[in-house]
Amino acid sequence: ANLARILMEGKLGGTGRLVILPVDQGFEHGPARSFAPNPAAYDPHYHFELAIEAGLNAYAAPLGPLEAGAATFAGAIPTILKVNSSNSLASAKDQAVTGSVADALRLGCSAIGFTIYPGSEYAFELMEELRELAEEAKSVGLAVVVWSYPRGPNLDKVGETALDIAAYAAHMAALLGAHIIKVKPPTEAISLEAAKKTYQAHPIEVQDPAKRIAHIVQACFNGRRLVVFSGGEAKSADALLNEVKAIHAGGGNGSIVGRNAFQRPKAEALQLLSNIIEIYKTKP
Ligand code: FBP
Repeated sequence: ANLARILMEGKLGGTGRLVILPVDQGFEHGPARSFAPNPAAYDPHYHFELAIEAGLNAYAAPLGPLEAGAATFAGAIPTILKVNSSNSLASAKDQAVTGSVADALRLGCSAIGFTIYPGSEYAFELMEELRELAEEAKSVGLAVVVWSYPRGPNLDKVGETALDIAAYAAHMAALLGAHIIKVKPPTEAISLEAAKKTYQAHPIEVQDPAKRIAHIVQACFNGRRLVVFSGGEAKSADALLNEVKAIHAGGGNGSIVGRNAFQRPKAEALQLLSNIIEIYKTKP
């Protein structure tokens, strides 16, 4: 029912497509780097309002911002409590558990959100933490959203988004029982030597961004799990909309767009989110 709440909400309600606003960048990157481009975004109420006015499916954030908006926005939009967080002052590719299933229930959330870093020295611990929290969340009817971001000593910047690695990370999130899997849009590189051999034996199209998305969807149980793609650093509207068109054409379930939304002035962000929604409304 909680997953349905997310899927039935907003302008894409009932289409099986999703657009979510994630605002944990203050934690992950710091306040000024996140909010100085649009100072209104220092206020957590701003993000509730942005997500509601844009007709999005859900708003995802750590504990503090959800508590700060709880009284004013109760029931106004499905929320996802991000229950672990990293920060840029630390060098470890790790996340601390910063919220609980009890917090999510108290705040009326529809889901918990959890980041794993496949490839990191801490990946196994993160997966074990996720196992425990996901079991508890599911036992009380909450959905589980997994941010699966490969990084660690064996991965350079190319490797972090290379198609084979992104598909591997997405698949592990599905194996861990995620209902919604969040990855970065994959790039055309195939990064691992073993994967290169496999992909030569079983060729897939890597040049076409939509075909890359289709491969990620395949890795998420052939579309039996929902997969959404993050927006990344702020970029031009055209660049973001082209990514969204590829996600849509490749059968992805939607977008989870933070900086590209809240770092723009509100009117501009609402227009961009409306354009994204229109793309997802059309038949692929
Ligand atoms: P953006 O659309 O701003 O990229 O948000 C997606 C997101 O996953 C955030 O939830 C998170 O804070 C950020 O990206 C993490 O990015 P990275 O780990 O690459 O710094």
